[in-house]
Amino acid sequence: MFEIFKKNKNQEDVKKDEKIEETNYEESVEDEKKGFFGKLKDGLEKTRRGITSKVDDIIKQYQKIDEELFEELEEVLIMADVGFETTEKIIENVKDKVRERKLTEASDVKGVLKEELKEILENVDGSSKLNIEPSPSVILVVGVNGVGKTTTIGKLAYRYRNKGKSILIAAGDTFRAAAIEQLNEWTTRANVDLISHKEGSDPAAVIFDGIQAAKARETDILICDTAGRLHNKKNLMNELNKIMRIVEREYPEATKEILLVLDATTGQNAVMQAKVFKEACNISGIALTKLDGTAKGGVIFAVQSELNVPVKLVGVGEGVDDLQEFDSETFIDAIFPE
Ligand SMILES: Nc1nc2c(ncn2[C@@H]2O[C@H](COP(=O)(O)OP(=O)(O)OP(=O)(O)O)[C@@H](O)[C@H]2O)c(=O)[nH]1
Ligand SMILES: [Mg+2]
Repeated sequence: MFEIFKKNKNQEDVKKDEKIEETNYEESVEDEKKGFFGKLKDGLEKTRRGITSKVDDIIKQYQKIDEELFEELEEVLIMADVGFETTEKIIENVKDKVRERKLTEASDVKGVLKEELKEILENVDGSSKLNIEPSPSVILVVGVNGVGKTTTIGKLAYRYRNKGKSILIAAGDTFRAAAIEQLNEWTTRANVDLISHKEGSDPAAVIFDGIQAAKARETDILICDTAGRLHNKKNLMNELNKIMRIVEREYPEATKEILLVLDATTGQNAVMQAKVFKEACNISGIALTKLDGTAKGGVIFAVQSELNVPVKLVGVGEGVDDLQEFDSETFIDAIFPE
């Protein structure tokens, strides 16, 4: 009897312990989420001040919704780098909703605006997840100079390496020796291998070697850096085309991601860059970097609305953990906290 009782009791204890562990686990996931959200929220502080705080101020000045209120909201969005075209679209849709719902109080507008901005971020063809499944996969990282390509590659390598993926990096930016050296530092930090040639060599040849090595080692993810600075735009695009042809020919079985890196601090210029790259290559995702400390974060709405390419990653700092997977709901909540 006693034995059975004891056993039962033990089982109960086990269950209790399991419950405690479960709670701890949930708490730690919750903590991680908070840390993740906190970092995003901190990073977006200036953008938030540029949009939400100004919207709040305007709404306070009006009691009833009228045309002037919309004009002021429009100005706020344009100032926050949302872009003219996208701002017009947003304001039109907000007006429609206000009419449909017969809203009259100025304070109701904020919720509708938040809804509309969220819709812009969601209304994009394609998933916001990186195309890396099934393996093998190859991520080609493109963008003009200085936007954060190499840093993003380092952060990605570190993240996926920690998730147990095997990673190989190809130093396709052969334009200057410092680029290879910089990548080398990141790969040391992330503890992954680097395939590189010497400065000035053919980038397509580096990518070719990267692919052969990835195949031989059965690497999960091959990440390729590319140069952002070439003598002119035509050269840059020709080189990217050549690299893409090599990838198509040598690695047809690989899942492909062509990731365009854009620097949020450049505002509307980032939209222009995206348009040029979209014409030259089949961009499948965008990494928007340097959102921390810029008030120009509103550019994300222009990028999503005018390019129709999903933002997949956001950079909120220079550290290895400062790259986040993009999630529209979290992003909007970070700009429009309750
Ligand atoms: N604050 C901040 N800085 C960033 C972020 N991403 C990159 N940077 C910084 O931006 C600078 C340029 O980054 P790189 O990764 O070298 O840019 P790149 O596109 O590889 O540049 P090139 O190789 O010259 O074409 C570095 O000082 C990075 O630390 C970010 O999300 N936040
Ligand atoms: Mg670089």
